[in-house]
Amino acid sequence: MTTYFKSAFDVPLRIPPMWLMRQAGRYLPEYRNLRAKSKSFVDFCLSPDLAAEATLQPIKRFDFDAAILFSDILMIPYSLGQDLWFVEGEGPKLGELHENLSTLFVLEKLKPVFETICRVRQELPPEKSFIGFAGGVWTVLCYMIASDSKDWHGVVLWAQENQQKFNALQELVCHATIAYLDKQIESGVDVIQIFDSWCSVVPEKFQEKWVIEPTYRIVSFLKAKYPGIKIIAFPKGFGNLEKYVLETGIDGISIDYMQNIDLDLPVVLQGNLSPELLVKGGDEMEKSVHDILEKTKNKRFIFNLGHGILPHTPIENVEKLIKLVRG
Ligand code: 1CP
Repeated sequence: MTTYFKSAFDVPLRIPPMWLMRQAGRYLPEYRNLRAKSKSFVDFCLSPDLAAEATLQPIKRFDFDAAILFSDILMIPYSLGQDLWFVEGEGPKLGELHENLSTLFVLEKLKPVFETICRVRQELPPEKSFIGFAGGVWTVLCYMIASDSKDWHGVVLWAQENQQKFNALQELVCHATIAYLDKQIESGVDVIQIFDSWCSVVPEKFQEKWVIEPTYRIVSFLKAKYPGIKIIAFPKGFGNLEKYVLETGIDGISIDYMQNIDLDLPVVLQGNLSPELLVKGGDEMEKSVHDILEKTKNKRFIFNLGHGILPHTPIENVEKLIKLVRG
């Protein structure tokens, strides 16, 4: 069945379907309650009951057109054997990059995620789409190589100084991501989003090798196996989006809040409201929403933010936003 969400890939719709990046999460009181049931964030992601409930919460509250799997892009390094933990107020930490990382147990370690997908698919109304996701290979490597420093420029240098190691890691993450997304689709998601959040630091001469090539490999594998799947990418800060779209073969592109969404690209556009404006609300938000809707009128478009929703976003502003978009 083609959902309202998926029909936006084919034709411009008068009212664009909408969802919000990071729509399940800390701005929701019901998420904070649920999250308190599990001490560690990794355990939470690997508990199908909790993760399925977190996935469905924003649909129940806001009736968005698509649910996104509750998990994290860093479950890939975890499944490859790198230690992963989250420090309250600081964010993700990854253990040392040791020699024994391997794709051998990826699907086994991520089994609970596939169980979450099966449960959500049973409970989600059939007219809603269900988005699976993974991080872009480059972004996942940033965390794997330097989670602590958060200095992605350091990763750019490291990659050049340790080319062999970098290539091997890239290969590993690319294979794991393909296997992971393949299994997500088999378990019941009907759209995929690839979050490549840190493209802005990649020098132009490495864009092909570090960003385009691994993304193309993921997209071409999935599309050959599942012709009906739709793949959206969020290559934040990539620069030449036309090149990215044409060379990766994606079906949709998520435009960040720094870009002007008045673009002519041969795919569905998604985005690009500033998450800060959603926190602020009021006239400024309203003006920006109208501006985005005006610029995307008569184009294939999915309403979304230009980056993840912020934890201190007032619920009333999300309600107001939905009214503005759906008229
Ligand atoms: O305890 C908690 O609640 C921790 C907060 C949290 C949440 C709710 C983290 C830690 N991850 C998530 C879920 C998550 N992460 C989802 C599913 C929920 C949804 O979208 O509704 C998704 C798609 C992600 C993706 C993700 N994780 C990205 C890419 C998107 C982006 O915002 O750029 C990145 C870079 C991460 C890493 C990560 N995970 C968590 C943190 C704090 C971080 C660092 C980046 C950040 O500060 O957001």
